[in-house]
Amino acid sequence: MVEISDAQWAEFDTEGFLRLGQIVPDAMLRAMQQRIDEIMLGEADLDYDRMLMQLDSNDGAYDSAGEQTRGHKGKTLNYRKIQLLERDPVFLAYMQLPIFAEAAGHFYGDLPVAAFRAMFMNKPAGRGTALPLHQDRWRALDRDPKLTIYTALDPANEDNGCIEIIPRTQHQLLNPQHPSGFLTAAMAQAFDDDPRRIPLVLAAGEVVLLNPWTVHGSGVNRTNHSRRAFSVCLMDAATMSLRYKRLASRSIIFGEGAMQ
Ligand SMILES: O=C(O)CCC(=O)C(=O)O
Repeated sequence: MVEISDAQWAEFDTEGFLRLGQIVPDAMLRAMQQRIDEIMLGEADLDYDRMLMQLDSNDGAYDSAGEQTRGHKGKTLNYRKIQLLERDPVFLAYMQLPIFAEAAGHFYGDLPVAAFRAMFMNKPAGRGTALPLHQDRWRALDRDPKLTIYTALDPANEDNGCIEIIPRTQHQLLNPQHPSGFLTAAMAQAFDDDPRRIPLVLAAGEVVLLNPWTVHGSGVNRTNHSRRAFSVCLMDAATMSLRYKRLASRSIIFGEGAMQ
């Protein structure tokens, strides 16, 4: 069954993003919310030594967030980022929903598709780390992922540090020198009053497809509730890491060799 229409894909191409609506089944949303808290609290039956985990900063500044390294870093809900979530069965099952298979097929046809930086992004209650404007782009990859699937696990708004995006910026790489697509301070400032800039106010369970090059960033959380989200790039499984001279991800999500 086709769930994403040609008109929706045309909107994605024009705007650089597409709201799919609140499509996450309730039970699955609850399972992901519960699971990510268990992971942070060190209670999940997972090989933590294979997970990339980063604690939130204490002062909200991007440069003072903890190091992102493998392994659990303490029983706390104050994690900023957790990567390689395709290794968790709850998140893997979510990524493999038929609607995402359809979205992957739109870009990659029958080619095997891998997950890249399947990550939890958190703005813990009353804190969080500001994320400067950037494009999701990694110089170390030999080709760019074409799709990011962004899922709100909690309601997201301007008070709790929802992502802000600048639609229609996906056609040009703004700072190709940066290893992971961050804009210079001057470039970011130029978007301060850009009339296209919008906060992505989302309900829990709402999904947005993003062109990875669409400029985006996020603020801090001034509320008493966490703002949790899950974000994953889907890419051609043949994508190579130029740095490590091997496949960038062995986590095949769709197609031959897909994880189960
Ligand atoms: O959730 C956020 O605050 C930012 C997420 C992000 O930059 C991404 O998904 O690419």
